[in-house]
Amino acid sequence: MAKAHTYKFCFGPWNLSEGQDPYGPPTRPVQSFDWKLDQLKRLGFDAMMFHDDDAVPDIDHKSDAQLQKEARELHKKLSDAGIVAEIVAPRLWFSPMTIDGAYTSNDPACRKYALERSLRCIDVAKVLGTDLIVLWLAREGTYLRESKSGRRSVELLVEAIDKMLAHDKKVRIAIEPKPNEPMDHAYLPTIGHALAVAQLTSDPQRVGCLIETAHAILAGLDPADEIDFASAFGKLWSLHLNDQNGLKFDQDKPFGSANLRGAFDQVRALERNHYGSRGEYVAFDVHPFRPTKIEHWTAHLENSRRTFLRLVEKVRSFDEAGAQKLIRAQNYAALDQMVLEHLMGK
Ligand code: XUL
Ligand code: MN
Repeated sequence: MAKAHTYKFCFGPWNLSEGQDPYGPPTRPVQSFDWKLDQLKRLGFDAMMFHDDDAVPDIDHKSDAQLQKEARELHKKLSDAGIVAEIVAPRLWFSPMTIDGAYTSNDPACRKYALERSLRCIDVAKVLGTDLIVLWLAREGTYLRESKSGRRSVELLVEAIDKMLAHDKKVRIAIEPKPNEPMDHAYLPTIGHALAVAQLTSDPQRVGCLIETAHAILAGLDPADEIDFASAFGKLWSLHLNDQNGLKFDQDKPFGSANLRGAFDQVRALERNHYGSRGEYVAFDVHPFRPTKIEHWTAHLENSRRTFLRLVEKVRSFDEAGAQKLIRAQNYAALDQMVLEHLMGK
């Protein structure tokens, strides 16, 4: 099995959310960014992930000079706290200009906005000291099939990514696929789609992906297979571990909370691909349960990391030789039970 290395952990300010959902308001008081950074530091996490407007609030109404100033101030705050910025992601789903998509909007003025916003996101990332931009293509899809052309949308996505690659020769783009929500159908629903589009860009070496457990499950796939697939291309550059109970709204449950065996298989795939040994971070895109009290506000993050680390031990102590013997004999009933006994502990 993989040579043991130490994992580095990350989360975003949105993972200390206040409990709002489409049907109800916050259930905990809104907290400042500084409070969230203090929690991250107190918990001993290594890095924070950002949307462009987590880093520079109200970014659309700020001048370039103001953007540079605020990003520099944030970079200093993070450095003083000993925290790294892992990625920056343009929030391309909130503005009135992205109602019907961003890069694939049917309105050219909206497409122009999306691109300019993405280039400014790259400028923010540069100041924060990261070369990695995450694209969760939230509204790049359709509410109804006849409203857009899938072929044209692929061309528009490639065009937008090419402009981002040209804006900064060092930047890398990690596409975070998700098959639905908020759209009916998204154009890049899986890692296979993301990596295929990467090949159409002007510099495929700089376009990779981010896998989120819940998104893979929503696509009806096993996240462990997605991890192996992306890793076979050397393209797994970031990771959002969480969990998801079947085909419903995106749940962002604590890692391992719905399917412990599935979580074990994901950690096993990460270990065999040496994920993290090239500087990649393990990020938890998890949310507190809505009734969570203030004093338990960070528990979902601590629990996800604890489960992850316990599963690393389980992977490293798994009887691989015994498993291989059963695989050779095609005794899958025994292999199945061996995995369960190992997870339950003797
Ligand atoms: C949405 C999602 C986002 C991205 C970052 O489902 O996972 O939080 O991870 O934009
Ligand atoms: Mn995510």
